[in-house]
Amino acid sequence: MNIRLPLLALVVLLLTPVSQVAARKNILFIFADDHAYQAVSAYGSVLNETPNIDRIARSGVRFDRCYVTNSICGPSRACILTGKYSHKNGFYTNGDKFDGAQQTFPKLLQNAGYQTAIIGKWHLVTDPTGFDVWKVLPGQGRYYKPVFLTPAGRVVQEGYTTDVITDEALAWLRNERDADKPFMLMVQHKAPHREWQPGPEHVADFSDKTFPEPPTLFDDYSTRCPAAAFATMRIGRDMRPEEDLKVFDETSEYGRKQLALMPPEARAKWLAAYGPENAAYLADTPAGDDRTRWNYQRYIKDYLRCVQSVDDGVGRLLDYLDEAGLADDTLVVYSSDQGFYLGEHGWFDKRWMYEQSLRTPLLVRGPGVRTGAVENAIVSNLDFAETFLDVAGVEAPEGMQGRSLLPILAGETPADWRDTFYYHYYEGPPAWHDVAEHCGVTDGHYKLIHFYTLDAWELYDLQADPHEVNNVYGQAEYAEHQTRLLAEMTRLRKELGVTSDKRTN
Ligand code: SGN
Ligand code: CA
Repeated sequence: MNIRLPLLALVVLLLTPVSQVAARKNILFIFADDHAYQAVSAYGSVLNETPNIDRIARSGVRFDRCYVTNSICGPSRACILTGKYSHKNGFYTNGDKFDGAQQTFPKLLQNAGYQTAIIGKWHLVTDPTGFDVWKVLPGQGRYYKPVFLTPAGRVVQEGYTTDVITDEALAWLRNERDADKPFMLMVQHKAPHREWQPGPEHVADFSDKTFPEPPTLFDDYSTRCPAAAFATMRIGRDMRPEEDLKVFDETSEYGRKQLALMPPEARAKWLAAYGPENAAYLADTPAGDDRTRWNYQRYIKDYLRCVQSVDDGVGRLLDYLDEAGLADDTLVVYSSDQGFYLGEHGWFDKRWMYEQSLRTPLLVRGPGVRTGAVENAIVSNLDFAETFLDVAGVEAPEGMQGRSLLPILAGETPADWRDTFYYHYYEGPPAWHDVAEHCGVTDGHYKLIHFYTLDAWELYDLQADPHEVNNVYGQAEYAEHQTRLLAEMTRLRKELGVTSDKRTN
């Protein structure tokens, strides 16, 4: 054996700049499902306080224009893993199955010596690939007594899913990971997704409060193309009393089933919290606008109760990083698979290119990241993969369509950073909530949307009309912006390789 080889390796190691040796940062990705930026106090929520999520904002960067490529669960997750739009990663709607053979950032990190783990919601149907450890909810998962899928089979755990996911993540961090290797951990909550079942700690929160109604709760959809009025996501009309509003008790079959999943203490708290209000609702069920108002109050409280447990979990994870001395070496990202309607336009759910569902919360802190900054550059879930690769010092492969956020996080936005963004939603009716397929482009000030199956267009001036209730498509004074955005849409589609309005697989 040539003894000079190990010697040579030692010399190379000694000559390697410290920055490269120290470049092995950890990544903690905390991901909620359907968490609206309107329900994060760091984003100026008028509804709730999220003190722990706010800790990330205070010691990091808050992104005010993080746009998703396709505002729905599975497609968003596929985009994050691959750094590609739906038409490139093949996952267009929640009915698809993820092709786990394709390149993803977890696989690249794993190859580079990272330990990779995912705990919580997955929603991509096929088994996770690229993870050393995975423990995921089947499909949407449930709020109590969660079932998890693991390489060794199904396990059922007692408790409230949001808390269980945090417990599992902490157990892995504390006891199971190899402390000699960097980690990339994805902690992915079900909450605050429908059916908005609160945890025992928060089921009575906000009981005495009446929340302000959003200004467009009674939107009449005039000026819009027929898509908005056609959709079935209205708080007043489309919420189901038992599943969505929790108007149930032990006498209903649905109620019995849900209550049976809860530990006894949680069940008792639940019945005490909802009992009197439910009895009053059943005795005198509100109708018309009163029903919308009642549903809104019940909805927003349950939604925020679910958010509070997510926030608690964030706090426990951040505390662990502090205790373990890992905070300085760990990039912490908080985000959601998309934004969500909290009564704006009279809606719940997401899917649209309108602001509340196009924009997702994104808060990032960690090494090399500015503190307490608010960022307006247009970024996207498309950028996450390349950001994580960059953190690990791994080169992004050809074909990824985003860009690393590290320069922006450091306060140096590249001069050629994108100033427009392309969006494309494919899950058209008949499907959950019946939102027509559409694509569009925005520069953050104007937004052009094409509902191509309806042959209809909308144009918004977000500065003059932040609630997006005034479609100005076709109006003479907006002709210049309309033409400009249309040309930009054509350009972006070409650049991104969009060859069809419809799916191509
Ligand atoms: C479920 C929900 C829908 C929701 C989809 C997609 N219904 O089907 O309201 O739009 O998920 O959500 S429920 O009765 O099952 O709660 S996503 O976040 O997974 O994309
Ligand atoms: Ca979602």
